[in-house]
Amino acid sequence: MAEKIRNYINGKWVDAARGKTFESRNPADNRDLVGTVADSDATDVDKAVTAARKAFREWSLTPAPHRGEILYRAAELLVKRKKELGELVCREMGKVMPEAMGDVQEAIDMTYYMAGEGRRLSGETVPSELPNKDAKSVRVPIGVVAQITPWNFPIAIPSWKMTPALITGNTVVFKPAEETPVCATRFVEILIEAGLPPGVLNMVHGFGETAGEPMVRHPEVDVVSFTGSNPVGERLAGICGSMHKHFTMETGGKNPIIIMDDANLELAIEGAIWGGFGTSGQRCTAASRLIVHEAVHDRFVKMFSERAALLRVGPGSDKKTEIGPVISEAQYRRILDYIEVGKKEGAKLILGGNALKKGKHANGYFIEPTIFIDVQPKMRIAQEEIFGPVVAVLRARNLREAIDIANDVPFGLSAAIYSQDVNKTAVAERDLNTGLVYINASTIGAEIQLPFGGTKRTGLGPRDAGGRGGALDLYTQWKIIYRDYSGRLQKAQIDKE
Ligand code: UN1
Repeated sequence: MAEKIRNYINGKWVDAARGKTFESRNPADNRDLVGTVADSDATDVDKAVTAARKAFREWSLTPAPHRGEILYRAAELLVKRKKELGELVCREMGKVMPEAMGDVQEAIDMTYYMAGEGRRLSGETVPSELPNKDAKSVRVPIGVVAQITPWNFPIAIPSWKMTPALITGNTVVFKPAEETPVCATRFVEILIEAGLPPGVLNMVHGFGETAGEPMVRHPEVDVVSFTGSNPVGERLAGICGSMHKHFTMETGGKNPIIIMDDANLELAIEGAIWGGFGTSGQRCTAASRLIVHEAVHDRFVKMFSERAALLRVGPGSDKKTEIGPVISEAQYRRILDYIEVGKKEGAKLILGGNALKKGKHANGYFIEPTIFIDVQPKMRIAQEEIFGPVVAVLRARNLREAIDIANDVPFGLSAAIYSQDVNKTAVAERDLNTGLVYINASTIGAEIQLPFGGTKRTGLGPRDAGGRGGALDLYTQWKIIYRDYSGRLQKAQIDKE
């Protein structure tokens, strides 16, 4: 049954002003219509931003622990409805059920974590250099926040962005990915049920050009947080720079796993399978490059391709499936195009490379797990983010060369090394130029209590998720307060006695 999905503006569910809709379909079976969705434009965006602006003062003055109580209730609702939400993630986004449940769990973790921040949000109190004077820093909210989220973590990433913005007292205008609007709506419904007042959180469905960009350009939006493709992110960064808006983006990776000659190969293969083909390779953190020491290269490739050949591709709702569909026809074509590029560049295709179109695959976007070997570092399939089940294997003569190859890409999100030698892993830990580094673990699986993001063209601005340097830094600014209770004029730096 298809749901009718509306915008949520100023506490009310409303159709798009121009009355248009678009469809959200199941990527495993495109006959299955999941939702008919409001197709919004600048008029809807303006209403949502106006509502958020109006609600800002009262919300920002609500004690943070009270805001936290709403988030605790939301987390509890998420726990209660985890299975139902997981099934929806599986149906609308295509993930296999265990991963879909993991997506919801990440939102549960994040919501509890940020609820707890309601009683922390600490600043500093430091001594003043003058008598009868004190000095402290406090975090204050910035205002109206626009959030644009991707489809690959349709519950988790909205939670990364929304819960820190809300706990710190900002109001939100949210445009979820057009591929997963029903998941986003369910998450918003839960936050509303938990008690968010009208206007504090507004959701506008639609496409980047017609709804996302007007949101970013709206003069009443103070902060923009974007996760998605790199060209879009960099364009939005330009707009935000010229309008003096706070901005953060996270836009992808080309994440390597280095496999050294002393690695536990069984473990490395499990990590490479999980990182390369989990979520059908549709994670920013996906292990799309394997850089293998020449001494174990051939043995590794044999074991890895034999294991990958056994992966079962199918609808995520089928318990036996290990690899679900890719999200859409556009992505499907893009990934198949990249496979052609790899062949033309001279890489050797040793597994997969084809779309699956028969039987249970007939109505969805299924691609075989694909492995290229003899990939050269400068080939496009070794440099560009494919976002599909395609893994490039490269060869290295030693650790130094492996790290150089790992770093020689425009992105810097995640990297991993498998080795039993503590000195080698320590060098890798120091020299890999990425936001996340894993030792003897795959490139995916970041936890929410530390910041998530990367270096170089992966990201800009404060990072998503928790911890120092995480999302609280995006949604607050520091106010420094000096209070002089001496009753006389005191001059900092000048009154020395
Ligand atoms: C993403 O791919 O955009 O570390 C997010 C991971 C997940 C988050 C991925 N926790 O793979």
